Amino acid sequence: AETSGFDAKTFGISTAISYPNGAPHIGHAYEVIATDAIARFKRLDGYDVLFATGTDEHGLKIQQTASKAGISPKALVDDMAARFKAMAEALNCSHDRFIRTTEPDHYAAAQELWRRMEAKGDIYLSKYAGWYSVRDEAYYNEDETETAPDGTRRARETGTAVTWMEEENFLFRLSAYQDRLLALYEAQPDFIGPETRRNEVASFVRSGLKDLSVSRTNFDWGVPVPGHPDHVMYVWVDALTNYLTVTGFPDEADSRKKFWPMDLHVIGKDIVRFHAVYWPAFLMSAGLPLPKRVFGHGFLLSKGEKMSKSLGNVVDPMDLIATYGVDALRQFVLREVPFGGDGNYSHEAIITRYTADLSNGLGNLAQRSLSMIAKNCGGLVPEHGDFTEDDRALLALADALPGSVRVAMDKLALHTALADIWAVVTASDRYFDAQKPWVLRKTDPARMAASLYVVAETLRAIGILVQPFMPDSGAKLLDLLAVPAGRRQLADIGEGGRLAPGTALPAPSGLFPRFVEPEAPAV
Ligand code: ME8
Repeated sequence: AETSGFDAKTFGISTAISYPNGAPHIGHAYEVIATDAIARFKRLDGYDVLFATGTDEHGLKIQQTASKAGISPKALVDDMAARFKAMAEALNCSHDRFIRTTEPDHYAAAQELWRRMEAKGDIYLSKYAGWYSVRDEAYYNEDETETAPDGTRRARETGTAVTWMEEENFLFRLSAYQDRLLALYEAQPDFIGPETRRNEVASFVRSGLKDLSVSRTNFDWGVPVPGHPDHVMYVWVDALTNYLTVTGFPDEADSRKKFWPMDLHVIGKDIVRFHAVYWPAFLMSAGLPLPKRVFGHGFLLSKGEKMSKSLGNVVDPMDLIATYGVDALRQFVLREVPFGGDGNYSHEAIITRYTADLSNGLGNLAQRSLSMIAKNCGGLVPEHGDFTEDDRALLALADALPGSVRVAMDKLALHTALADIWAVVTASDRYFDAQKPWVLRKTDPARMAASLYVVAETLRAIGILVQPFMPDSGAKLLDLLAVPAGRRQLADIGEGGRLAPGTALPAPSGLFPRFVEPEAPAV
């Protein structure tokens, strides 16, 4: 079968690329964690995955931040990009590429996309005037702005300051794509998720699209426009192209080409318009296939408040990792927040979840079953004999997990996937309590062994399935069960991969120690 030319199914996935005009915050961490869990799940399910994340390093905002700090834009982004990269690594992110838009292959991709849009006749030189938000790197229509109580002009949706800008620059004929975009949303209801975002985008497009200003001449920190070195590309044209760059565009012979179109762009709800309106329009213009899906996750709020420097509630994700551990943080954000909605974090909420789900939940189940096996079964996977109805019922629940988790993951309901897995942790706990192996030890040692086998086998399925969410803990649990490295795929759950009685297990050790309050909480 290996030589039949069968290609693994491919899956291309990306996060947004972050602005490195400041240090990474918990919102950036959240996006990386969620996207990594999806990428890891797809690999677990046998897909050949390309997962990209990175930094969006050009534009007026970066240039202004650097000049305020008295350093060059390049010095600023080099410093900050290293911090974003270090955060991704500390979060155990399994990206295949950390792309920086200042890299040479990205310049080549962005300029080629531009040339194709120009060749199509969609780019023309004209005067442009409008309200520009440097924070959002976006122009707003008059009716999308308002005058704040302090007399300044602001973007209604994001509350950021806007200034009137007039420039001669290149415009992209976005207005020509209105009908094709609406047809796309109609034909591919999955293109934008969640559904509320889709409705917002469709009504924005239906209300009429103006041509988009796509170059700048009032600063130079950007990708030069081909043939017009006095213009740099609008940062969003450059930034969105990163998704093509990571697939080797425009090199037709590049081995990563098979990952375009990507299957999923994971982004925050504030930048859905850029990904679901501008991006497909650019691609249609350039004659390139469109990504299959764009998903706008919600925002993480600190006890209901948006984080801001003035409120003093900006948390460094590195501190969270140091305080709670990377897996506890990953499990918290993915289990606590329905993916697509907003969520809250606080020290209490993180500890409550850690204690209930991890220390008292999965950790305790593993500890009490594996230590009984160590003491009473010679540290070997127990013999089980014939299964009872109760045994079979629990095994059936574990065996059914890949199916239900796959359904949840396809819907990007990451919280539901975790809830499904934890329902089996709970069922297994109940089974253990009902079987009372500590009593059977004296009365019926064979039944004791069988019940411990069933719990261990259930833990194997759980261990395999938690790997995308908590990579280190999943691996540790599977190590404790002596599951070989090559038998940890989704397809190994069930009959085919059952633990073999008599296999030696390592000495059990705790997965999730009880949390000890630090002197100063991290949030
Ligand atoms: O928007 N909670 O960069 P960015 C959850 N460079 N997610 C959040 C968040 C929060 N509190 N705050 C921000 C940009 N995000 C552009 C993207 S893509 C071609 C260019 C998310 O650093 C935000 O929605 O402002 C976005 O998806 C990502 O973090 C980076 O935000």
